Amino acid sequence: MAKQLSFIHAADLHLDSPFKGLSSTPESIFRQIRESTFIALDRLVEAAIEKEVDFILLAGDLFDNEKQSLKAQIRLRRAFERLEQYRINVYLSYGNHDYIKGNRYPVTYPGNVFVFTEEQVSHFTFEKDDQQLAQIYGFSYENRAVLDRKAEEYKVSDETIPFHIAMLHGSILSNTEHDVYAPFQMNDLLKENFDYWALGHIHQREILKTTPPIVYPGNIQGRNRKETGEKGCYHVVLHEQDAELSFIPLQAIQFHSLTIDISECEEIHHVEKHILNAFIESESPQLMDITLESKHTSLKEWESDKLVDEVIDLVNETTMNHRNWKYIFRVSTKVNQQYDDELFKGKHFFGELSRHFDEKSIQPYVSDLYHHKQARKYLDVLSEYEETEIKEEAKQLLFNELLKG
Ligand SMILES: [Mn+2]
Repeated sequence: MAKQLSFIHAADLHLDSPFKGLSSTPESIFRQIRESTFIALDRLVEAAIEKEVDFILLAGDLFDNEKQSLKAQIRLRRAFERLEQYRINVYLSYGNHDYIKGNRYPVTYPGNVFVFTEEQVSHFTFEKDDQQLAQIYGFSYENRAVLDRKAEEYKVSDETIPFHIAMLHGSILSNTEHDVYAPFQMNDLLKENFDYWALGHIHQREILKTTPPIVYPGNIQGRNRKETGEKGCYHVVLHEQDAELSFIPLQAIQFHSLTIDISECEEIHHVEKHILNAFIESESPQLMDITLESKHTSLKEWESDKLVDEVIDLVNETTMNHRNWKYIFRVSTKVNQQYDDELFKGKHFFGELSRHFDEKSIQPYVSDLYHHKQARKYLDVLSEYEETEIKEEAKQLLFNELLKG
C-alpha cells in the first residue's frame, strides 16, 4: 500500500495573550478577546480529530511569554489529553516567546506529547501499525534568542524511513518585520532531502515553496490590528510523491481593517448609516480598525469636535450585540484633498514646507515618546509605512490649517 501521512501544522499559539491594547473595550467584548487564543486552540484539536490526523506539529511560541500562565499550561494539557483519547500525537518545540529556561513551573504533558527540549537539533520517530513512518526533527530555544543558523544542523537520519519532517522556529533572512532569530535562507532548507518544513515565528501565513512544502502557517488567532483576516493551521497529507495542503481557519475573532469613503456625507448625521452600510456579514466576530476618508475638510473638524467618536459609539452600540458582532476599536480619518501641484513645486513657503516633509524623518520628533518609561512598553517600532502615514497626516493637517479661507 502506498505510504501516506496526515498531520496538522500550527505555530505561534501565544496562549493567554493579554491583549493589553484592547483593555478599554466593553467588558463583554474584552472577555471574549481574552478567551480567543484558547478557543482557537480548541478548534485546532477538533480539526485534528475530525481529520483523523496522525499527529500535530506545534512549531514554537505556544505561550505568549516566558512566565507561562498557569491557565495556558493547564488548558494546553487538557487539549493534549483530549488528543490522547484519539491517539493523536503532538510534537512541539518552544520558541523565542516561551523559551525553556524562562519557565519556572514546567507542566507534565500526557504520553502522546513529544517535546524537543534541547537547543541541538534532534528527532523523534513516528510509528504507525508497527512501522516506522516518519522522522520529525526540531529544537527548542533555551534562551530568548537563538542567533545561530540552525538550518545547517538539520540532517536526514535513516533514509529507509519514508518521511522526514523538519520543524523550525525562525525567520527567513529577507524578513525585516520580525526579530531575526535562527535565520535561514531558502537554499539552506533544500540541501537535505526533507519532505516538509514546518516553520514558525512569522505570524503572517505563507507558503514559501510548494515542492517540498516550506510553510509558515501564521498564528492561530490574530493579536493586533496588523494581524488581520483568517488565522489558522494547515492540514497536510504527504504522499511519497507529493503533498496536499489545506488551510483551516481557527480564529475566534478576526481583526479587520476597512476604509470607508464618506465624501457623500455632507453632514455628520449621515455618517452612521454610511458606516453601517459598509459592513458585511462575517463568519466570526470582528474587531474593526476603520479609516474614514473624505474629500471634504469638514471631516477633520468633526474629528476635533469629537463627533466622529460619538458616531463610532453609536455604531458600536448597534453592532456589538450581534452573534457575529463587530466592534470598532480604532478609527482614523483622512482627507483626500487635491492641492494644486504648483503650490508644492515653487520656491515659496509652501514649496519649502512640502520638501521639508519629504526629506525629514519623524524619528527625532517621536523619540521622546519612544524613550518614555511607561509608553515604550506599549509601542512597537514604527514601520516605514506607518512613518509615511503619520507624515502624510501631519502634512494634511498643517496645510488644511494654512489654506483655510
Ligand atoms: Mn510568535
